[in-house]
Parts: sequence; C-alpha cells; structure tokens
Amino acid sequence: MRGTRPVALPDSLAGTAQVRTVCSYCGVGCGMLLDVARGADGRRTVLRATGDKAHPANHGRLCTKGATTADMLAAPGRLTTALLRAERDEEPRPVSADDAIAETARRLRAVVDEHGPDAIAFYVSGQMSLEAQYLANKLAKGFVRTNQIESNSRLCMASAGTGYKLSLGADGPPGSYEDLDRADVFLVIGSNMADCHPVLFLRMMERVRAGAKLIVVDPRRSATADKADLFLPVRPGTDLALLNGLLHLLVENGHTDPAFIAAHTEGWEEMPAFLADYPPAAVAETTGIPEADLRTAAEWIGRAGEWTSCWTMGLNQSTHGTWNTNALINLHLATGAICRPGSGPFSLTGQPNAMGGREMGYMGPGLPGQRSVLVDGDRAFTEELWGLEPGALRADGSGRGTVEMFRRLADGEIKACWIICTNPVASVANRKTVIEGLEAAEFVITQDAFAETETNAYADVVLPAALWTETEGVMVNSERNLTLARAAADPPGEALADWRIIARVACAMGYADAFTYGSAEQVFEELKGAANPKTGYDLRGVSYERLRATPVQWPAATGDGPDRNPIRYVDDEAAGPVFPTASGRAVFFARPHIPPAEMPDDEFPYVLNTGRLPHQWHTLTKTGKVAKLNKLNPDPFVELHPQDARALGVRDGDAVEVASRRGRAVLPALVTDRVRPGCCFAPFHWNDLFGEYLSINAVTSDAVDPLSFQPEFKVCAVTLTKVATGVTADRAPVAGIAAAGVVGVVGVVGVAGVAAVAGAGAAAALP
Ligand SMILES: Nc1nc2c(c(=O)[nH]1)N[C@H]1C(S)=C(S)[C@@H](COP(=O)(O)OP(=O)(O)OC[C@H]3O[C@@H](n4cnc5c(=O)[nH]c(N)nc54)[C@H](O)[C@@H]3O)O[C@H]1N2
Ligand SMILES: Nc1nc2c(c(=O)[nH]1)N[C@H]1C(S)=C(S)[C@@H](COP(=O)(O)OP(=O)(O)OC[C@H]3O[C@@H](n4cnc5c(=O)[nH]c(N)nc54)[C@H](O)[C@@H]3O)O[C@H]1N2
Ligand code: SF4
Ligand SMILES: [Mo]
Repeated sequence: MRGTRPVALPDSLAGTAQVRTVCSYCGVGCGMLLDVARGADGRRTVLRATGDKAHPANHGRLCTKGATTADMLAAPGRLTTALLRAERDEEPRPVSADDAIAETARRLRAVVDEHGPDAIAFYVSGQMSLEAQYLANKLAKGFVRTNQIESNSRLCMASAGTGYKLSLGADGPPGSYEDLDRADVFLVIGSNMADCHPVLFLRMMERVRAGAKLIVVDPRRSATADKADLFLPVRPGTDLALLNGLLHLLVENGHTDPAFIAAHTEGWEEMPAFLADYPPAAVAETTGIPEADLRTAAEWIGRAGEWTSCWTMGLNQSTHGTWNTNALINLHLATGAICRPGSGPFSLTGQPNAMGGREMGYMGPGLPGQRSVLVDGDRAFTEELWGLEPGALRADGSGRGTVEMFRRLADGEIKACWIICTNPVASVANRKTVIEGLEAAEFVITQDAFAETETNAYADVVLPAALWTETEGVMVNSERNLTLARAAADPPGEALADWRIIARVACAMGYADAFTYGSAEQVFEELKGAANPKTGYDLRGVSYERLRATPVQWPAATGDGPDRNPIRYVDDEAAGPVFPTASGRAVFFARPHIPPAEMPDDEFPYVLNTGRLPHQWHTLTKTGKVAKLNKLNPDPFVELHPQDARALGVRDGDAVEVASRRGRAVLPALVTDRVRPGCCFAPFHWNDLFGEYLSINAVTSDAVDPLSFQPEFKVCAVTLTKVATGVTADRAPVAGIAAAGVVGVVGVVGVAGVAAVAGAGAAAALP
C-alpha cells in the first residue's frame, strides 16, 4: 500500500505543494491530500482537499465533510491568542500564550497545593492526536496524580470498549475494513453508517450490490435503513431482546458452530437455558419486529459463509450498552464468525482518534497500552515508562465517568477543570450539570481551536490550539490504522499544538524533567514503549519515518513487518484464535433484556432519540462555518410522526417544545414517518451559539450504564407541545467571549424554515 509520496513543502520554497494527511472528522480515518500554497507573506494555506488513493481506509474517496476541509480551514473564528479573565464577571481579554500558560500552571499548582490532586480534573477528546492524549494522561495520573481524567469517548465508545474487554479480553475490533469486502451478510445495528461513516458505507454497499445481504436495525428509518434488504424497526432500547432472539433461532436452526464454541469459548453451558426465554413470539412482542422478519434475519446470518456486524451509538449510548456489545459478540462466537476474513463484530469509532485515546487510557482508570491503574503489574510497568518511583501511581481507580465528574465539580469536590478539544456544555447528556459544575469551579481552562464555543464562554483561561493541519501527530482509525497528520499550513497567531501546550503547562508546574520534548515524534517514540504483550497492542515497529511512507495498522511489532495486520488474535491459522483472556477463550455472557432507564408514561408520553445529520459535525464549531454544508443541513428540527403531529395539531415548521424532567428545547417540527409513532428525533448539532432553547442536551437523560458509565443519549421520556411563538434564531453569537483575539465571527445559520433533508450523506458522498 505504499503510494507515491507527495512532498511536504520545504520552508524555504514558494509555490504550491501537496501534503499527505488524514481527515479530522469521523473515525473512518480517510487519507487526504492537501494542496498547499505559500502566499506573498510567506504563510502556507490549504487550497483544496482530495482523497488519497493510496490510503487503505478510503482508496481516494471523501464524503462531503472531508471534501470541504479547505473551506473549513479558511473560515474565520480561530483563536489567535489566549484569553484570560481575572474575575468571573469580567470580559475575557487577549493575552499572550506564554502568559496564559504560566497563569494556568500557577493556578493549577495552587489548587493542588491547597486542595490536593483530586481537586483537578482533565476532560479530553478523541479528536486530539495520540501524542496529546498520551501527555494529558501522563500529566494527570503520573505527575499531578489526580484520578480525575475523562474524555468525550465516555459519551461514545465506552460501552463498546467495556464490552470488548469482557467478551474478548481486550478492547478494539478483532477485524478490519477488509471484512466489508468479504462478508455475505451485514448486520448494521444502531448505526447510521450512510450519514456517519459514509465512505465505509459506500464500501459496504459495493459488496451489497455484488449480492451480500444488508440487515439494518434502528427505531428510525435512517438513510442506512433505506438501503437495507431487511429493515428491522426495533422499539427503542430493545436490542438485547432482539439479539438474544436471533441467537435463540440460530440454535433452533442448527446454525451454530459447535467445534468453534468448544475450542475457543467459555460460558456456553449457560446459554441454552437462558435463550429459552427469547422465543420469536416473545421477542416480536418486545421489539415490535414481526416474527417472520426475525426468522429471515436469523436464516441469513445462519446460512452466511461470512458475516460482519457494525454498530455505533444506537447500541453504545444505552444504560445497557456494555450488555448490547456482549450480546452482539455472542452471535459471532456462536457462529464462529470472528477472526477470519469477512467476519467479526466491528465497532465503528466515532472520532478520528478515539481508538488512539482508548489505547492511551484516557478514560477513568486507563494507562497507556491498554492498561489500567487497577492492575498492579500495569502500574509498575507504567511507573517505569514514566520514570516514577515504584508505588507512585495511585491504585484507587477513579469515578464513574464524565457525568459524575461534572457532578463532583458542581458539588465542589473538584475545584479546577481543564477541558481540551471538546465542548461539554453542548454535548453532555443533561448538560445542566456541566453548567453548574463550570459555574461552581474555582478555575476553568478550555483549550480549543475556535474562539466561540458554548464551553469557552465559561472559561477563565482559553488556550489557543493549532489544528491537525498545522502540526504533526498520529491518528488511529476504527480499524487500528495509524496515519501521520503533517503540518501543511501555519497556525494562526499564537496557536500551538495541543501536545505542546500540555507539555509546556507541565514544565511550568515543575515537571520539566518528564515533559521536555522537542517534537511530537519524540513523544511518539516514548509512547511506543507502552506495547502490551497481554493484549497484543504493539506500535514498536512504527516510526514517523515509516508513517511518512504509508499508514500502518497495529499490531506492528517490527519495522519490517507488514503494513496491514487485518486480523487480531490469530498467530496460527490452523489452531484458530487465542483471545487475551485468562483462559485464552472468548466469553459468552447471558445478558437479559432490560428496558431503558426512563420509559414514557402518562406525564412524559414520547420517546426522544438524538443523533447526527450527514453534513454537520457535532457542535458545529467546524462544519457550521462551511457554506456548502450549511446548505445541505441548514437548520435544527425535531422529527415527529404524522399521527402524533395530527394529534398535537402540529404542522411542518411549527415550533414544538420538547420537554423532559430535566429541561426543555424548542425546535421546528419536521413531520415524517421516518420515526415511529410515539417517538421523536432531534440532532444535537445546534446549541447556544445559534439561539436559545436549541440545545437538546438540556433534555436528554444522564442515566449511565453501570459498567461503562456511558449515558443513555438515545432514550428519554418527553412531552411534545406546540408553542405559539415562532422559533427565532438568535443571530448574535453568545456573550462571554470577547471578539478580541479572534480572526472573525461565526457565520450563524438561521433556524426558521425547516428545509433539512435527513439522510443525504451517502448520496452526497463525493467520489
Ligand atoms: N455526519 C456526521 N458523521 C459523524 C459524526 C457527526 O457529528 N456527523 N460524529 C461521529 C461520531 S463521534 C460518532 S460517535 C458517530 C455516530 O454514528 P451513529 O451512531 O451512526 O450516529 P447517531 O446518529 O448518533 O445514531 C445512530 C443511530 O442509532 C439509532 N438508535 C437510536 N436508538 C436506538 C436503539 O434503541 N436501538 C438501535 N438499534 N438503534 C438506535 C438512531 O436512530 C440513529 O439512526 O458518527 C461519527 N460520524
Ligand atoms: N444528544 C446527544 N448528544 C451527544 C451525542 C448524541 O448522539 N446525542 N453523541 C455524543 C458523542 S458520541 C460525542 S463523540 C460527543 C462529541 O462532543 P464534543 O466533543 O463536545 O463535540 P465537538 O463539537 O466535536 O467538540 C470538539 C471541540 O474541540 C474543538 N477542536 C477541534 N479541533 C481541535 C483541536 O485540534 N484542538 C483543540 N484543542 N480543540 C479542537 C472544537 O472547536 C470543539 O469546540 O457528543 C456526544 N453528545
Ligand atoms: S468518511 Fe468523511 S468524515 Fe469520515 S474520515 Fe472519511 S471523509 Fe472524513
Ligand atoms: Mo462519538
């Protein structure tokens, strides 16, 4: 897969050049070429982004978001200096990055000295580079010695990660994108791939066009469901019943693989009795899926030579998200469809480097190399890696995830919070807790590339970050593939690479011995030392030099090994997989169906589901500035079924209040039978920057999965009420952040006139 090597523009050269990098949106991790020009002032800017034909993730394709990267980079609104406010009621004023870093270090030091290390929390992101994630965790656990570090992956991949660890012994998918080229049947469950992983969806659809069957499970008829051979419109939160019901039928039909079960798994003994509770009639009743369709799905899976499942937030963002993962993996173990080309349970990562963050241990008790502070040997190993005395790392674990961390901040247990590359005021379930936490905190630091975000408005210090096109760093995609992001353009003003800001604050806090690095490459060379023979995690054979020639998929133990390592856990094909559990066997778990934490009742009779649109990214700090994308998905909305709309007297475009026990949003109605009667759906992209009462996370439930601590964004109970006042867009940006230090202001899109076309992602994916 070594392609031609575009040359990076030497600093001394004028003219244009092409720089090879990676898309910074979703976890597909498409390879990207940037055309770069040097202006008369000597500064480099990106003119155009195109797909990298030599990259194994996309072979040259990009979706609308990736393809408009140059527009996004050219948009105004970047932070060019740091911002600081001495008092809470003051306007923030621009200060030099040097001063802001010194002030950050001084105040963090003071908090630790006064209140102890646990008074400081870090909240980081799957959109940071591997190097920045590694340094954040090293600073938090190794040097500040707080046990409070969380990441936005807690909202995203925590259930998949926890489920993988329990079922297979280690986190991360056992297979690869190549499985999509080989499978005979796809089970896409709780994943709107057409909109959210468009390039991968196109790859899967090539195989479907060649005759493979596509089964889609989703309570909403998504763009992905539109393309299904068999669509199972499951009742919200009933996937466990469905998955157990499918396994019941596979057993009944004689479609299990007893030899595989005997040789490579444990826990099967319990399953037949457990599955007796999930006969098709009962499952049809629970899930709302006709018995005949359940039987068809089970037949297709049972008769498939190879079959692959893909899942994302529809399974993870649940109070039984970990169990969902276990139940899905049960199906693969029972049919032996795992660890061979074309077969496996494939969790699609949302963010471009969420996989890297999980590997670096940036959630809760994690340590680099798929390790944990809860394991004695893992702590000892990491103490050596970080040059700490034995016993330095704390063993007392951490809390219960992002939601609890912000709760502790609100309760005054945590005094200071450093938020990097994530926008929790907009994105955390029941966001009221986040707002209370930031208001109660003594010291809030945000580190962002853009001046205006919902969270920056609460910061005492805002640190200006360079984007991935302005610095170097490694990103790890959904299939464990490492791509090097390279500096193609100059950062605006004083913006600095995230890893550099973290390292400089650490040095200023007194940890210079452990945080003096000249380059991201030096950080990478250090973090490679976290290879883990127990789980198979291994980057030792990867170097920046190698990555300049080609992406490399881990496990990669040696520099001269293959660049692609598509299947894990199989050393000897004849012997089959050996899983990184104590017994070497994968584990069946009997996971009974339980309903979501909050079900509709007389008071709150509708179910609210939330998610994404094809042409917007999260809280809109990036895509919201791109005219081409705003044209495709211009406005927020709430989808409701025609029957419900009639009963409520609501027509398209009417303002509808969506209210739960926690809060309310007011959104224009979009009447559509994409949603089931009794259900509604709202995207979470539009928040305070675009108007009042747009934030759907004022409404969502923060009940969490007891194992993964991931909140249940996909199900809560709400009322829907037509409200008389029209929804008006507040076109002014929110107060709280001075325009000083800012290149320009956000181009705000309007709310009125719902023309949103959900589900155009794949159709609009560019070749
Ligand atoms: N365009 C775009 N692409 C993105 C992103 C973006 O912001 N915009 N974000 C990226 C990130 S970080 C992530 S995590 C991924 C998310 O990717 P997805 O998970 O595919 O996206 P969502 O829209 O959050 O939810 C997926 C589907 O889950 C369904 N669902 C809801 N409740 C249930 C349920 O009870 N059971 C089942 N089976 N399904 C249910 C929803 O109806 C929805 O269609 O997308 C990534 N890609
Ligand atoms: N209701 C509802 N809420 C959800 C979800 C849902 O399905 N429904 N999904 C959840 C999921 S899966 C996710 S992943 C989260 C995502 O939630 P967030 O992480 O909060 O969303 P983003 O908008 O991606 O925030 C990234 C922030 O980092 C900034 N940024 C971008 N690049 C850089 C950089 O290089 N360096 C720095 N320092 N900053 C940068 C951006 O400007 C932005 O402010 O949302 C969660 N929230
Ligand atoms: S599918 Fe689209 S958003 Fe995702 S990495 Fe590829 S180009 Fe970027
Ligand atoms: Mo995500």
